[in-house]
Order: sequence, then structure tokens, then C-alpha cells
Amino acid sequence: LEPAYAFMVRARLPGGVMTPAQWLAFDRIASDYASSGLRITTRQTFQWHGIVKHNLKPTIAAIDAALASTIAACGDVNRNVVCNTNPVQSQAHAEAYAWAARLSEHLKPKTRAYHEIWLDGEKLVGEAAEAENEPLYGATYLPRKFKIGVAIPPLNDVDVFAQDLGLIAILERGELVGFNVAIGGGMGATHGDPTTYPRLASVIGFVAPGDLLALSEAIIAVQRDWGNREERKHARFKYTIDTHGLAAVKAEIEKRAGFALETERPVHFDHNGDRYGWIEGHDGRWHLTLQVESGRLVDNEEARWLSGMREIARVHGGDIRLTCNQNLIIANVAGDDRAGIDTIVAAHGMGGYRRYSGIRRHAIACVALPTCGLAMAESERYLPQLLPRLESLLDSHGLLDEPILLRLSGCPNGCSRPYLGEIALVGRAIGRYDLRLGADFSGQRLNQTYRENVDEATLLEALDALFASYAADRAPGEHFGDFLLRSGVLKNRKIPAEVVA
Ligand code: SRM
Ligand code: SF4
Repeated sequence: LEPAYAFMVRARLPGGVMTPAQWLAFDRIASDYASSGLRITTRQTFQWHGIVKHNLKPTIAAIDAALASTIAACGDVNRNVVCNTNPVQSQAHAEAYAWAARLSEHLKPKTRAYHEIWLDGEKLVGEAAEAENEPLYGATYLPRKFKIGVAIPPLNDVDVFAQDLGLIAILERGELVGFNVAIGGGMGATHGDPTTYPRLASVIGFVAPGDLLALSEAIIAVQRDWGNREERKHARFKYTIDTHGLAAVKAEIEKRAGFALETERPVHFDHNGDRYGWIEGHDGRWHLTLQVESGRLVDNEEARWLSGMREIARVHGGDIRLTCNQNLIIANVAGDDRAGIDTIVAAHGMGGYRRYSGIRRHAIACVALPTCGLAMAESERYLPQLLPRLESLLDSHGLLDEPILLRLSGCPNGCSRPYLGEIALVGRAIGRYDLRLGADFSGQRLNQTYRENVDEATLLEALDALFASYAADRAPGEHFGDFLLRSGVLKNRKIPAEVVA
């Protein structure tokens, strides 16, 4: 008898955009094959957990039939390209999204093995198999995963500085004229190993849209050839850059691309969260952002996400978007159709964001236990326990509505991008976390370890004291993370994101 292996399957969904028909297909996969509904990830796509081995092929076939794929959603290749979901600047979003989709397609592995294995494609043997060619990835692919994100300032919902390649859209009179290019972001680290660390991407210049594909190929080729293939812990692009130096990496990229980058353009980011509720786009269409705790879509007593979204997808004529904060947007709704959507949202308990505290509206947790094999502590399952305790402390200091970025990760790999949380818990062992504090509110400053390997009582006690001083001494409009630096609780360290070659 073979053990009952179960797998996690992840789709590639550039920019997190899908049609209602695709939603219904993904929902069907959840009910037919998965154990715990649909899970929105921090990279704007879906995961399905608990797919037993004999259901892997039908699951992947169903994703393919829905005109999506799982190829390059994992592996040492370019991953799902994330893109700002900006519903307001509709034209800019459309263009940025088109570039995200183009990058995703252009940088996708070209092998036909995927079709052969999963989709009963033609078997490649002999000369046909030998003729298979990966023009960018070659025979050995990349040393490690590679991630690209597109942001449209002032929103940094994709955490553009956490990407290996961050593209910051530059708009002039509403038109996309190009992108500032930031390289070398990454979150993962290993406890107790200072040679591993989170790093914010460094801005190296500006590129016009027409040169973007060539530039991204050149960047990936430099990482392919210069990346560390000896030590996997040091194989991400951020270490390649720090080993060779930013100036040398930039020069090599320009040499391979065949052109020099222009000077980067000034940009300003307001925040990296989502804006909940209805927002009207420039073109008069409406967009409803709903908060989904940890991105987990199931039907339970609090909310019936699967049933509610199924009803919406059956009547909705626009698109549906996932965000990098694990939330969803019912996008491109005609004004007259809003009331119908509101009725379904209310009937299924999906409008909770309206009464949520400031910290709850800005909380993200990675999956962790029970499915993540790398988890050291709880994360997604701990969030609903931790939040009321934090809310009670915040309430006692009159801070319940204060927006504070909270990020939980079950281990230092950092799948919830915890190093960009104003408050972050990074798992050490069951019930024990590093408490990290002091990121800014827009994804441009890393936080710092404040207490190492502590239990809940210790971290709540520490936060209680800090909330008290924040309530008493903050400047008007000052965010919690900024306050901790200004007040001297944390040291003001250099911010790597602003480094320019
Ligand atoms: Fe992640 C590995 C879940 C976004 C850094 N991540 C994993 C695995 C696959 C565990 C494993 O390798 O066995 C997790 C599966 C858990 C499960 O049971 O489902 C996992 N990562 C996730 C997701 C689902 C977290 C979430 O709660 O949403 C996110 C899926 C993204 C997607 O759709 O592609 C997810 N992971 C991230 C991010 C955030 C981002 O990309 O914006 C990061 C930090 C950014 C970065 O890459 O630097 C991230 N995941 C990692 C790492 C550490 C990489 C490193 O450089 O050290 C690992 C471990 C590894 O690769 O060896 C990892
Ligand atoms: Fe798993 Fe660690 Fe990623 Fe959480 S941060 S999903 S525990 S790998």
C-alpha cells in the first residue's frame, strides 16, 4: 500500500486577474479535489491544499482548461508576476497589467515536458527531445527562484522592494512612460545565520516600456550566470548583488541588454495595504475590495466565502482580482450592479472589513501549519487568536482604529513579507516568535528584531508598553513604526531601498 500523499497546487495568475468563469472553475477544483477551500497567496494567486496524488493530474488539467496553468508557479524560474491592482487609475492599471502578463509569458519556461507529463501532450523522444531548448533558462535553470513585481505609485501593495526585480510604473499625464527598475529584493533568512538576511531592492535606473523585455532577460541572465550554485542559502539574486557589488551587476546587465538605463524618476509611495470598500475608477466603473483573513476562502459560521463568491461570479460581468495582501477585488462593476453585489456580500457575511480594527485591516499571515513542511510555529491558525488580544491592548490605549501593519510568518523564510511589518512575528518554535518592529507604512524600510524567541505573554507585555508610549507621545498622523524610530525605541538604521548605483 502506498502512503496517502497529498500535495499543494499553486496556479500562475499574473497580476492576480481572472474572469468570473475562471473563478467558477477554480472554485470547482476546490470542491472536487482540495481539502481546505481556495487560498489566496501573498503573490496574488490561488493555492489548493490536500490534493491527493491521484487527483493531481485532473486538478492540473482543470486549471489548464480554465486557461491558466501551474507552470512556473514554483521552481527555480521566474515566478508569478505580481502587479498593482490599482482600481482608480484604470488605464494605468490596464497597461501595467498588460506588461505583467507579457513578462510572465515571455519569461515562462518553454519546455513541452509539462504538457507531456500533466496534460497528456505528445511524448518527446529521440531528436525531438534533444531539440528541446530553453533559450533563457538553459539546461540548469536558475540558481534559485526569481520574483518580479510591478507597482503603480503611490500604492505599493505588491511590496515592490521585496522583489528580485521591482518595476515602478512612471506615469505622465496618466500615461505609462516607463519603469524605475529596482533589483535584489528578497525576504528569506535563516535563524542564527547572519550571512542570510532580508534585503530591499536597490533602484538602478529607468527603462522605457519597449526595452523592458530585453532588460528583464538580461537581468535574469546575469543571475543565471553569476548566481551562487554551490550554496543554496546564498543563491538568491540579492546575494549575487551583494557579492559582486551593485555597480558591477548593473554594468553587466546594461552590457547584456545592449543599452544603458536612464536616471530613475522621482516617485512617492503612500502605503502598501489595500483600500477596502467601493472605489470608482477614472472610467466610471466600480471596484469592491473585500478583506479575506489570511486569504483563506471557505464557508464557515463567520462568512460563506465560497458560496458568496460563486453567486457573485455567476452574475458579475467584470473581472475579479487577488491582491498581494491576500484580499480580493470584485472589479469593473457598472454603477447599477453595485446594489446586487452588496446584497450577496451582506448575505454571506463577507463585508466584515467595515467593522474591523485598524490592525486587523492590515494583518497578513503565511500558511504555516499544518500544511507547510518548513513551519516552525503557527501563523495562519494563530492570527485569529492573536488579533483579539492585540485589539484589546490597543483599545485600552485608545488605538483601536490606528492602522498598523501586522505580519505573521511561521518561519524566517518570510512568505508574508514579515520584515516589512510595523509589527511582525517570525516563528522560532511552537508558541515562540521573534518580535520585529519598526518597518514603515509603505514597504520602504525593513523592521528590526526587538525581542528574540519569546512567548506570547512576553511579546504582548512588550507591545503593551510600546502602545502606551505611542498613544501618549506620537505626532499627528505618525505611524507606529515611524514613532518607534523617532522616539529612540529602535535605532535609526540606513535604509537600503534608497541605494542608487
Ligand atoms: Fe513562500 C517556501 C508558501 C510567498 C519566501 N512558501 C514556501 C513553501 C512552498 C514551503 C516549502 O518550500 O515547502 C510554502 C507552502 C506552504 C503551504 O503549505 O502552502 C510557501 N509563500 C507561500 C505562500 C502561499 C504564503 C502565503 O501565505 O500566501 C506564498 C505563495 C506565493 C505565490 O503565490 O507564489 C508565498 N514566499 C512568499 C514570499 C512573498 C513574496 O514572494 O512576495 C516570500 C518572500 C519573498 C522572497 O522570496 O524573498 C517567500 N517561501 C519563501 C522561501 C524563502 C526563500 C529564500 O530566499 O530564502 C521559501 C523556502 C525556500 O524557497 O526554500 C518558501
Ligand atoms: Fe511556511 Fe515559513 Fe513560508 Fe510560513 S514563512 S509558509 S512557515 S515557509
